[in-house]
Amino acid sequence: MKVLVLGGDGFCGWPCAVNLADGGHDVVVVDNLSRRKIDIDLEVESLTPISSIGERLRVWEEVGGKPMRFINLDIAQDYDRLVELLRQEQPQAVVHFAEQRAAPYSMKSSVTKRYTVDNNVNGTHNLLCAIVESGLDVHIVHLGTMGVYGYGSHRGATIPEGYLTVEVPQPDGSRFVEKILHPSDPGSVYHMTKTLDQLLFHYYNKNDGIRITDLHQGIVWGTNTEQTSRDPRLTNRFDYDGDYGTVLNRFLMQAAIGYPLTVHGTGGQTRAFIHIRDSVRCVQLALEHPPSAAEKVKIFNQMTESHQVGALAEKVAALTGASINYLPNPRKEAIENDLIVDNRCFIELGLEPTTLDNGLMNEVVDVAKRYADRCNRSRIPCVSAWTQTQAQALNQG
Ligand code: NAD
Ligand code: USQ
Repeated sequence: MKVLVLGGDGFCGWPCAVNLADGGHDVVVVDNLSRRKIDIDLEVESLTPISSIGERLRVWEEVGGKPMRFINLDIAQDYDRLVELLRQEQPQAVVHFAEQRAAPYSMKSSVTKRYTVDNNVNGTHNLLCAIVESGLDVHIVHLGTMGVYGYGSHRGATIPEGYLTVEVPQPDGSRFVEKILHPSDPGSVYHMTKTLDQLLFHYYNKNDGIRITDLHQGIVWGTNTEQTSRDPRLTNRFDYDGDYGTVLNRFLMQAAIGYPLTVHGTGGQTRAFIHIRDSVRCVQLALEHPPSAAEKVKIFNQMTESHQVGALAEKVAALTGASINYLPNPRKEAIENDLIVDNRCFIELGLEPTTLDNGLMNEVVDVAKRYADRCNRSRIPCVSAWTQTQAQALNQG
């Protein structure tokens, strides 16, 4: 299958691209390298040294991987080139990772809020519009987020895979049964863009019959996959800073360098998690099982387990001897929430979940120890506040 991987230089996109090439697919990586530029602006670098995209592709071929090509293209800004690319390449599928993905970065300032909305919503809409204009039948696999459902208001109910079945009372007293998109309740400007993406998908699927799979992914942890471990120059990125580092990788890295684990508030927040190896496998499964032409947008919950942040910190502390620091929470989020998620779609397609085990957590700690001298400790604290009041509290603390 010919596949365009939009955002294929990123943390999820790069291991996904090499996995698809390894499976014999014809892969074209498309990226505007904005993530690397944001690192320069934030004066921080991936904990793991990452090669340029050119070097990554050369080394991939050197180790016997099926060659991939790279196109430097901004999907949010360069619509005409996107249409041209689709017409030239005629892909059967596009995997869409190409968005600004950090909630704290999206809440940093008016500039980053507006950039996140412009980049993410425009990019997704350009892709949909370009597919219609190209006249091609392309399956889109989009990386969405578990955060579209919101946290804190489910009151023990299981979160379904995208849709709720509701009964609508009719004037004649009968009841009409309908499947509707689960209500959205985003917790950051970034998460809000993913809820807007959902509506764009719903509309273009209804109006133009575009085939779409939206993967509502949990927090990804881990670093390398079998393919990215084949040569050090294929190593995946590892974000640890207060804007882009995600919670479990941050805790493991903090433990590795002797930095007290940064729990926000009481640590009562429950979130969904998935290991990078399973994330890559899920994208492959979604590509291999496209929806039919008449089908609604297919929505999968791409997560394997849920954990409370405080309990995770305790687990990492028990494994490594690290200490825990309970900090004022820079985010506006529920102090505590439950999270029960239906993830049957991927299990039925054959996913065998990689769950949190000490071996895999130790692997991340080892990677972090190896590159500990590259860590800039001043970039660890989360300084992006959700509201002015929280910003003042952070400044006073
Ligand atoms: P990332 O920032 O590492 O990768 C995104 C890539 O997209 C980057 O290489 C960036 O340069 C590129 N990009 C951004 N805007 C672009 C544009 N306009 N045109 C072309 N390229 C562009 O992020 P990631 O962690 O790999 O996440 C990928 C996707 O998966 C995101 O959409 C994110 O919302 C979703 N996701 C990530 C996680 C996670 O824990 N990392 C969890 C759930 C969902
Ligand atoms: N947290 C801490 N300490 C930290 C960092 C985070 O306690 O040092 C807490 C946060 O307050 C939050 C939780 O951990 O309650 C998760 O934070 P996170 O930064 O790991 O994850 P989040 O901001 O939700 O975003 C990440 C990815 C995003 C993806 C999302 C999936 O960056 O792209 O969409 O996970 S989900 O969380 O399921 O919505």
